[in-house]
Amino acid sequence: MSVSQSKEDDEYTKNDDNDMLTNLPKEKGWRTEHLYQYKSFWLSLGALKGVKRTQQCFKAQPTDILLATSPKSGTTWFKALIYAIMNRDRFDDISSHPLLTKGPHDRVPFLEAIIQNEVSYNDYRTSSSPLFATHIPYSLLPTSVKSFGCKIVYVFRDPKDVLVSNWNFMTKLRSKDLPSFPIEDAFDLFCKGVSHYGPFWDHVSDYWKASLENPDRVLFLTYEDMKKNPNVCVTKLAKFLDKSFCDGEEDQVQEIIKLCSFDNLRNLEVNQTGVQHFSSQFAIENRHFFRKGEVGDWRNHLTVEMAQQLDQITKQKLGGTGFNC
Ligand code: PAP
Repeated sequence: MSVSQSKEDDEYTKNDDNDMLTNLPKEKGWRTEHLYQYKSFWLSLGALKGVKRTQQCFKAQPTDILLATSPKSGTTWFKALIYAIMNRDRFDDISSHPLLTKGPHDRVPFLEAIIQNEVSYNDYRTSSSPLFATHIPYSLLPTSVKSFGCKIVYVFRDPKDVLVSNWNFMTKLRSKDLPSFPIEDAFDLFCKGVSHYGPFWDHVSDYWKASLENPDRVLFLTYEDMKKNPNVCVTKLAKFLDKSFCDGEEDQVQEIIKLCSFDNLRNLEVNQTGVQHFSSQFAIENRHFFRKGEVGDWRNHLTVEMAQQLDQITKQKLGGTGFNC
């Protein structure tokens, strides 16, 4: 199955969501024909609908846990890690772990996607799992998330790798009806802030500030640290989630790291052949969420000048916030 962007656009514009778009600034899209600017963030039509519905319908519970990311920052990986940590008492036999038969996106749904289907959302809500993922920027989250003190895990990834990962992903899913999308175009848009849920740096800085203001409620981690030091990061993550590992449970930490590793997850049947239906108009094959899973793949796609420009923007935009990742 592949995604038909024209179909996605047609479905939305056919409906009365048309009103929503009037007067919104628009720019060239990555996967879709356009991205729309809603309250300073750039969203596809589908995402815009998801954000609005989340704001209207999501009633957070104090026990909810949200994994928040800018797209391509490690969502799939951290979904698996958080799911495995939160359920470690229930599934101590790794050989029959639920992540072996359903992918991370099945086990931890995107809030803005699942909330669009009332039945699926209510089913999930009544199950014991309080885990959601979201790409929604901090300032656009429903107020109940903040007022009820849900825990938020935010994952940052080097924007150079985020750009490259996004570009690879979007070009695979981009409608054949749209013109080709060279990486130079993606780079220009990304630098201007025009990427899905971008500007990337505003997405990061809002969660970063929230993590400084409320360290018990917002944990800020990085893809690179998890790669370099998985023991330390998984232990920290588990502690934040009130699922601390005790002395003598080091093997469990290792098992979770191995279970959620790129090589292990990517090679599972479900992640090779399964499909995620994010909405009735939008589906993605699981295999597209597993490409290289490396730090520094940007070197194979960006020029030195492009990399320097991105580093410069990161310094400018995040430097003053005490951010030092
Ligand atoms: P999403 O935000 O659209 O859900 P997300 O999972 O954040 O996507 O991004 C996919 C990236 O994470 C891919 O990076 P790459 O393009 O640079 O390779 C993918 O390979 C990587 N990834 C997926 N699973 C893992 C994992 N278990 N460990 C490390 N990286 C992973």
